[in-house]
Amino acid sequence: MASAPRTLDLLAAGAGVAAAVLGAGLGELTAAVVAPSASPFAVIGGGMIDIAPPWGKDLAISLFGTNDKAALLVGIAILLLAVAAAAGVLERRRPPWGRMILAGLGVVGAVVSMTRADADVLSPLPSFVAGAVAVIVGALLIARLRRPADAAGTATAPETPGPTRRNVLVLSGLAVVAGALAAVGSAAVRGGAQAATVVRSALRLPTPATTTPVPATAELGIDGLAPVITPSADFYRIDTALVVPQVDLSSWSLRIHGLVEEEVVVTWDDLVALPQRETVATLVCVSNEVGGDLIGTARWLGIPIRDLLARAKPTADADMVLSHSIDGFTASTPLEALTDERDALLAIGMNGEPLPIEHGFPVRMVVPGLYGYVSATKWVTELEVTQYAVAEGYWTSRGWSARGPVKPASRIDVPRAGARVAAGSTVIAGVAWHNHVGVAGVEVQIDDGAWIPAKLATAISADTWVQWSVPWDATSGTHTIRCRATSATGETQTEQRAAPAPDGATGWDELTLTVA
Ligand SMILES: Nc1nc2c(c(=O)[nH]1)N[C@H]1C(S)=C(S)[C@@H](COP(=O)(O)O)O[C@H]1N2
Ligand SMILES: [Mo]
Repeated sequence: MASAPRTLDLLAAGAGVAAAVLGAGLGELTAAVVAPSASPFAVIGGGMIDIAPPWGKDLAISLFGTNDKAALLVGIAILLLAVAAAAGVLERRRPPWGRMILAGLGVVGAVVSMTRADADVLSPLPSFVAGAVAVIVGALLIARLRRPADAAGTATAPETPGPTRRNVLVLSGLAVVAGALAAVGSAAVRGGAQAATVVRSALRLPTPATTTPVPATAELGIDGLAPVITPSADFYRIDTALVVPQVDLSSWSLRIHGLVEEEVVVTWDDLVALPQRETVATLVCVSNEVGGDLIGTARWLGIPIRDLLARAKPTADADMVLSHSIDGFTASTPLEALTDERDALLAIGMNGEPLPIEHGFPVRMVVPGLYGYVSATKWVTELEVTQYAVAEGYWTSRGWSARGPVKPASRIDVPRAGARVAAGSTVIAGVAWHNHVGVAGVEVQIDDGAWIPAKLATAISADTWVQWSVPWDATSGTHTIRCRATSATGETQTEQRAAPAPDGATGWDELTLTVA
């Protein structure tokens, strides 16, 4: 019985996919065991994030919210599977070109893994394993689908017999299952043996020498209103890391260098031995849209960055500190913001616990008044004292502003847009912020009525957001509600709409709802 070429192509495509799945699974397993940050998937995804155009981050966030990483990984998986299927077909028709493509993918992964900031000698190994397994398995499976040819290139044998085809199908299925099992195994290895997780859970934080009190009247306790202190589990997360960096506490250090009189290196033990300060600060992402939720407020424990910089003695020509994270991310912070009176911290604690791994364990920066991308470096390992004229941060080189002071803003949390509100007495409430400046007032406008001053909760400090509320006697019909904040300096939040890029969104938050 003759096999239609199309059937053979399908089998070859399936075998290519199976070889790639087995290779990827074993590559992930290798990474989990020997080089956690060099997962072939994360390496390729990370490379794509780094070379993405400036609007890429904005687009990803607006398309996928903060699930952009998961979406990226799924996209990469689909793309790789499509390439593997094509390689399978090619391998049957024009050997060894299919094999070459699979090998090429492995080589690309290995090369990119060596360019990552936290690369070491083992980094290329997982991609190498993935490529080698895919090439060998793919070649073995697909060879069975080819008719042996004589020296002249003329097919001599009959078409691939049915039992052989079934064999290839079964073997391909087994390879897929084995690859999936290896991937599951790699997740288990990562979860079980994550050194940082284990070390973190055993840590006891030092008690703070000084704290910022949180007055009970800072919390209005209104249902649906963001709590004044954001629980760590609900705190937004934004970073370029596909795999959260696992920092080894015993080998962690922070090096302060560049335009300094004296280079300073501090270890974890040095850090915890210093008098700790606990402050409350609101952190907001420059990508936060008007009304968005890329913002949170936490109690941060740490030591003032100014004290460490004082030891290093920046030279007079320095005007910026480029903080580096272990995975290569950088942020450019004005030197002045790290040396003036504000609570710029090298933070080790968040809401009374060691920093969660995804929020920067063991040490991150928190600088009141500045968007996260120019100040809040997580997994920080280096403070390079430099100048804006000679260096720039990760997002600045991708088109975002070099400096990122937070703009005044306010958000309506209650009622929710589209909520069903019953006529009668109810409440409108939200949060307002102008980090390190402070909020003097919030006003609310219902339909085109007069602006109504809101009642403000007690502000914890100028560094935090403040809750606000306005009683409302809701009448039936459709209503539009908007709000605006006025800063402690008298600046009123502008109505002018601006997109997040390049230095933060502006405009009034507004919602329309129907009162029954
Ligand atoms: N290492 C590292 N630190 C980083 C980032 C990053 O991509 N990598 N992103 C920054 C940005 S853009 C923001 S808004 C804050 C977010 O901090 P969070 O994830 O703890 O909320 O982290 C900052 N620190
Ligand atoms: Mo951000």
